[in-house]
Amino acid sequence: FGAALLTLTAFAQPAVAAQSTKQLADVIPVPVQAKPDPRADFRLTPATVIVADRDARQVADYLGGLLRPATGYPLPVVPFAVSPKIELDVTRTAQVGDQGYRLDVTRRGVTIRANTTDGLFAGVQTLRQLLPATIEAKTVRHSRWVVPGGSITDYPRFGYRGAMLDVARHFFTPDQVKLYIDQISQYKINTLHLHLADDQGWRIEIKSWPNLARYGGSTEVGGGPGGYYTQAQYKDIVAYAASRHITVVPEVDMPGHTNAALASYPELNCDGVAPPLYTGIEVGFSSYCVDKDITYKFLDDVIRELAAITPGRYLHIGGDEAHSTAEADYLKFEGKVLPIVAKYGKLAEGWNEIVKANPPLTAIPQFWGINGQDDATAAAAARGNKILMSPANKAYLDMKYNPDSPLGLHWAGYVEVRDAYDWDPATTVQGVSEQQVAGVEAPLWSETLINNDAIEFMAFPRLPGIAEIGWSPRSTHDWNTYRERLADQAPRWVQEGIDFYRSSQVDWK
Ligand code: TNX
Repeated sequence: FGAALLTLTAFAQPAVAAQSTKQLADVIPVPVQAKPDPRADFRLTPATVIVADRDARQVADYLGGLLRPATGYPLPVVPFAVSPKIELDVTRTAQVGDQGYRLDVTRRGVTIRANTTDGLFAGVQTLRQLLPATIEAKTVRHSRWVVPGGSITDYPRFGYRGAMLDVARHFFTPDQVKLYIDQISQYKINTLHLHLADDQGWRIEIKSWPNLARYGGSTEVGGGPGGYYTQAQYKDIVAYAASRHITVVPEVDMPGHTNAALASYPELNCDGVAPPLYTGIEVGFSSYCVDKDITYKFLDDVIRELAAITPGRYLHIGGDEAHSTAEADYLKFEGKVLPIVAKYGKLAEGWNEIVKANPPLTAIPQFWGINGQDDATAAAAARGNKILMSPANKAYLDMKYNPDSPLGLHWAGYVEVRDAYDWDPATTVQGVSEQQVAGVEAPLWSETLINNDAIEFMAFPRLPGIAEIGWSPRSTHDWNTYRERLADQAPRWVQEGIDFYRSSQVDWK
């Protein structure tokens, strides 16, 4: 009988009006406000067009590129049209700020409005998730492409929502980085921090110091061939990220985590002797020579060249785990480097140790501790620095999920899917409140990661949780509803070829 009923229902379906099985708020990150209207579902057909004026054209082309493979519909982008249409509009839109959007679904079409193209792009990511998971297929599928009716008003809790990829411990090619950019942009991540230099490798061409990349980039953890980005390749990654409305923040770590540079140029060492390249995973053994003038000539060149190829406002200058730099030297060093960043028109970002050096109030310290008490970071917040939250025991995507995880480290503990979701940036560090938080970032260190499967396994499903913490209002935070929305993402990841970790904490679809 059950089977017969099922058949009947399936058979009856084409006769009823288009009805979505998705709920309007069934999206990650969950929207600020969703008002469903079950009589207003919209069905995409071969006649649907995408309407966009000049301002919205880039986002419209991107949307067309997302929807055409699985639907097989032409979905032309046109300047104006009658329904059925998906209309994208950069226009004054109340309530949603410079990153939010308003999305309206009626039987005649979908309209996304925003004050900026960033906001439109965010709205497009919502629309994408409102369609069936098969929309992610790369070849034509026969499906009913229905969007649930109603209206969404949505904007982020924090302006800065980042992901970090460590391309120093293991090198990832531009195509591998672009794939990650596509994956994270679905969850409204708007910043990609690239960790470009560490003990094991220097990954960015610096024309005035060519040995950095050529020699310093020639290996990686485990002794593989490493690699580096030419400046042209780096600019191409930056442009690709921009097309996904993501800003790249490049990091060259200093004064520690610098063996690759020290190995490339003997004169950067206090004793004038270059150490060998390093392929292990220890930290804290290297330091630039704080008392040599050439150190600052070198860093001036590096920062000048990096600033010139980076359109974003921030350069990350590391500053973590400088265990081989005396405290007084550390302060002296940062006192000389922070002004170089400013000289080339950039604002500094640094790991939270940098607060010891009293950086300018425009600098963003990135908290990576595992303890809610950090008086130095709280003092920086009190002075006026906005803090970026990456608590290692919550936001570190390179931590193992549990003792059986085949990849990852566990110095900050095991981080299961629920752990990565169950925290609040406004209470992470005692004395750092909501208004003092710039946002959140999920770092992915690559000591144990060698390819995209490994990246995906660590980032999914934890990254969407951190993205939701960064975007959605605190009042929506709820593990039970989140885990159901997360379960719904699985069929999408299957279509996209994302090799995710099927945590037993979630009843996967
Ligand atoms: C600590 S987090 C580091 C990195 C390692 C990471 C591994 C931070 C600022 N420094 O050098 O890769 O742990 O989890």
